[in-house]
Amino acid sequence: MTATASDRVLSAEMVRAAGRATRFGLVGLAPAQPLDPAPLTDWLRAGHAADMDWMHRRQEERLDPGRVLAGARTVVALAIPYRRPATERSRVASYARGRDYHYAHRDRMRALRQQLLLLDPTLETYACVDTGVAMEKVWAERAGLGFIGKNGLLITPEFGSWVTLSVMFLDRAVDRYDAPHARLCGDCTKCLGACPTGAFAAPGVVDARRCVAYQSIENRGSVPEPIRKGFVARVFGCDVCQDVCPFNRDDIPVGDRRFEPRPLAALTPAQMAGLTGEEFGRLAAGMAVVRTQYDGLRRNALLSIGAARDRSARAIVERLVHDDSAVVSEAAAWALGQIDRPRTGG
Ligand code: B12
Ligand code: SF4
Ligand code: SF4
Repeated sequence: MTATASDRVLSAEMVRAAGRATRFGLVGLAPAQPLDPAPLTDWLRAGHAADMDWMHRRQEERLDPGRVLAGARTVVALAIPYRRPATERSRVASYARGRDYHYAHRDRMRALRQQLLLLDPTLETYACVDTGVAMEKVWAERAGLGFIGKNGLLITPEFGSWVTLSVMFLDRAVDRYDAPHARLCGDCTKCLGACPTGAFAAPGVVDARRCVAYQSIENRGSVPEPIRKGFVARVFGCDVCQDVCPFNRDDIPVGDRRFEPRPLAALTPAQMAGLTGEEFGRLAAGMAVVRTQYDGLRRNALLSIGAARDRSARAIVERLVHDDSAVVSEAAAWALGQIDRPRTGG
């Protein structure tokens, strides 16, 4: 039998060194074997994906790297740390306060691919971050970067869960793979009890319909009433199940400068609700906040005002009751009702 290019084996140490040289905080290597379909199919069947229809598409590819990249042999799991100081106050989740992390991963993966092509010019790769077809946390755990906690997130020894992830499939084996990381939650259940909206269907299993992150980022329509209380101190995303986690220690280094808050992240809910479309476009450019769009951010800000019953924001709330956007005017009417609701218990 003649050896083909994909029979060539890369040095794990050199792939790892290329990952570090291209500024990934963590790099791990796992064999590209098909994944057990049950956790994904059970999650989808239970309706936990809410209306993220894209999670239902391309399931076979999501579960088998070989379906995305012919001859896939290795998964390179990559992480970029982004911890923000505990003293930083913002209504935007930590990962989204600065430059959109997707750009950081894409830029660095492009550079990594170039470095790997120097090792083997005929190498084929498939790179993916977030909405691409890869189960990033599962690969990161298999590649030894950390473990999936009961909060459903990848927790690393170095940076806690304050990392974003991406993966690159290679059609080459490496000479040594990393061992999967053991799960270390033990008896702890802090995150499960702390979730403001009871979004954990089971340990490690998030029902997006009840998750403030889903409702504030992905849902374009009206937010169900029972979830609105979860917007009290949040406008975009939610960090509660990470803030309470003992693995997110205070001495974890703060992420690099590109994740420092931009002016939008420092605004109050009332200021966010009052933005013009032009201001939103300018302030949100290059941030992950763009995903929720102009009306989504204003809707979220109004829900935050309503959940906090913030009377000082009454003027902007009254104005937005008459907004052209149905989703905004409905949220404003609800917020007004909350502000005016008689207070009980003195
Ligand atoms: C869909 C999605 C969401 C959905 C659903 C969340 C979820 N947990 O699935 C919503 C919109 C709610 C969401 C929210 C957030 N997300 Co999100 N999301 C994704 C996405 C696109 C797919 C995840 C997925 O496949 N879900 C489907 C289910 C079946 O998969 P799973 O949760 O991975 O389940 C596996 C394990 O949990 C495990 N498992 C199953 N049962 C059990 C039981 C136990 C006890 C354990 C330990 C494990 C376990 O097996 C399952 C499958 O094999 C990934 C990017 C990607 N491509 O992977 C980002 C991703 C997971 N999100 C991310 C982030 C940052 C967030 C938020 C923190 C954002 C925020 N601050 O608001 C929140 C956190 C919410 C939470 N606690 O999970 C990061 C997580 C980084 C990390 N350290 O893990 C990712 C990896 C994006 C990225 N590229 O960095 N997200
Ligand atoms: S992100 Fe917030 S709402 Fe979603 S599971 Fe975690 S604590 Fe609950
Ligand atoms: S808070 Fe506790 S149970 Fe939840 S992820 Fe962290 S260690 Fe695990």
